[in-house]
Amino acid sequence: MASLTVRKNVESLTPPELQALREALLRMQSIWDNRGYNHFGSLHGIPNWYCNHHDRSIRTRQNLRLFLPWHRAYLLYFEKALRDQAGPDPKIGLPWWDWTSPTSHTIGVPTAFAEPAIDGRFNPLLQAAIYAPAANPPIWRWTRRFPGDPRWLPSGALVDSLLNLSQFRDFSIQLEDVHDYVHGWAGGNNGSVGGDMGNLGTAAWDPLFWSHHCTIDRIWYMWQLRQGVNNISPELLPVVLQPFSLTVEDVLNINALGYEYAISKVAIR
Ligand SMILES: [Cu+2]
Repeated sequence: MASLTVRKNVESLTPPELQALREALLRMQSIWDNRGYNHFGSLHGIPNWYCNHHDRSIRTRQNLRLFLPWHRAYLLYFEKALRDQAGPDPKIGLPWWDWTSPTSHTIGVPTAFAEPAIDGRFNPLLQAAIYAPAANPPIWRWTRRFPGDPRWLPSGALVDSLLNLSQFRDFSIQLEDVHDYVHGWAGGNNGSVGGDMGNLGTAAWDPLFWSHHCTIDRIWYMWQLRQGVNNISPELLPVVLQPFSLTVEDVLNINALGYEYAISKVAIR
């Protein structure tokens, strides 16, 4: 069996790992077909609206709590596309942004995502171009981000309290609320213009989206370790997570999907 892709805390990436991640992202951002960054951005909200939030997707009338499984599949396909653009060494996985960490509570958005340029070159973790000609009105611009006060990011104690919830439904609802809050915090506004992270339609174009959702996925994984990998309503299991071919059942075990989370900073108990 091929070795597992390790998803690391962005704060613990080595300079070569960060460099490999940036190079792969740069390549992805310059590809405009379905291997590219813009394609993935356009699946979540504008203009395709596949995402599931608060038991709803614009594409279906069913009310299903698919927020966590759908985003797990989404990240998986994005990560595969990212790795396709990366060299073999070092192996990269999506990094996760621990917004509960002391560093995050001091500086907010991780430095890797906030620096405008690295050695004079564009930082693909800072921004991405949104190209959505099918949107009404059409969009063609850079993503924007106006993060809030770092002290207002959620605490580790809050995440711990979520891990103690024994019912998937309660856990999913409460984690999604925390997730919404961080989206709004990261997007913010400059008075007249709102940031993309706070806008469902364009959030997935902000490179920070992927690391925010990686943390959400990791919290679900930690919850599964504590409350049961298969702890989910049985009627959800056969549901296909469109546009991906995976079902909910397929995404329950992250190791079977080919990745794992590096244990660093936050212990898995
Ligand atoms: Cu989100």
